[in-house]
Amino acid sequence: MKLDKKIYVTQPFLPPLHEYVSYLERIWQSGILTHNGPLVQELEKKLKDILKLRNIVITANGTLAIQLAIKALHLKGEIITTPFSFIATAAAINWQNCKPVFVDIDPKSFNIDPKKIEELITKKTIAILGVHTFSNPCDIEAIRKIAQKYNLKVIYDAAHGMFVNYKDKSILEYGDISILSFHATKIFNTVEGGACITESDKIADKIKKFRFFGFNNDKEIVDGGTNAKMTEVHAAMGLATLNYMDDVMKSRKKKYELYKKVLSHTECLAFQTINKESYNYSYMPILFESEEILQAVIKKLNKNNVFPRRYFYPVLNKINVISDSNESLPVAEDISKRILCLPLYYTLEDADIEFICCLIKQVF
Ligand code: T4K
Repeated sequence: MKLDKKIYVTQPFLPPLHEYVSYLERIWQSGILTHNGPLVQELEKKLKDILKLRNIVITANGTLAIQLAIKALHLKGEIITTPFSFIATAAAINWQNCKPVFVDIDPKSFNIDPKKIEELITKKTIAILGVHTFSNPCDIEAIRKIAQKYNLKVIYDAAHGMFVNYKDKSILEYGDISILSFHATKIFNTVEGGACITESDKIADKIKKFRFFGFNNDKEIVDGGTNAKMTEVHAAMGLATLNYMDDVMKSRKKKYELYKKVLSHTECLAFQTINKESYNYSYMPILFESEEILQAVIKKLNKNNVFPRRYFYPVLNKINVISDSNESLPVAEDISKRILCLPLYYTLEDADIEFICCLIKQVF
């Protein structure tokens, strides 16, 4: 039986409309629409308190947050990063005139494999940029050791990592700078949005200037900058959404576990290895035994109005506008061909999950 509704890989969480409108009323009263207005400042303060961060600088999106992070650390040269990510990770490196050098990933965590980093380090290497893939923390200790040994900076693309704790503190506190995305498809959304997180007050101050054309508080241009500001309308969405996050997180975890329970005895299928204490259940990745099976599953689901996504395919090292290297990264290339992210979002019903699992099982 085909569903009469369409089920996409995700659906943004929307707060009650009247709560969003109450924030909009404040914008109508103040007349301030952008330029680090009161709602952006309020959202920054709330996130700083909730996540227990020293500094968080909100930006227009996660891609610009990566670019600002690279600029704030004055990086010029090669940045070792993952081939298994969204295009934005590598594109941001290129936009800052640095070169992404791709290192293969670990087949269980889907994050960069620290054992393979050292062999890629050259005189031009300046940083490591890890992605906490689907919110699964990178091997932070191993990466820190390598960075210290070779005097490299560390940036974490934590676009998926909102609300994840690692060893008693926010995952965002690790590395020189971490970045977040608050895109509509993310667990916490401001429609479009992102942030840079750093323990260094000096770096945070720099990023604040960079996001606002290089102006200081007196509107003097003191540095090269860009426009990476979040607007008040976007911050309003974040503020209205924030109150619901506990409920959203609990509900997603339950749905993830339901998928896992129903699918766990299915042959030809595997899951990302996760640590339940350090995961936010923002994605539902599953790994099939072969690309043929994956294609058959997609076909079956699409026919039944279900639209999962191939996050992340293809690998970034095979995208010619990103990389001209012919190097092969066997683990990432293999996983990228076999991985599928199933629908997972707050309003997804248990019956929908049962239905999706049933369709998948029919393929085997
Ligand atoms: N680093 C990493 C590791 C990332 O994954 C991302 C972004 C970034 C950096 C950059 O952050 P941002 O600059 O985007 O803040 C989506 C998102 O556009 C992207 O933010 C995200 N990662 C990536 C993993 O996924 P698409 O092209 O798959 O999204 P789209 O628009 O097809 O949406 C997927 C489904 O969600 C749709 O089929 C329907 C539903 N949807 C989507 C939108 C936008 C809605 O129901 N409502 C909506 O408004 O890239």
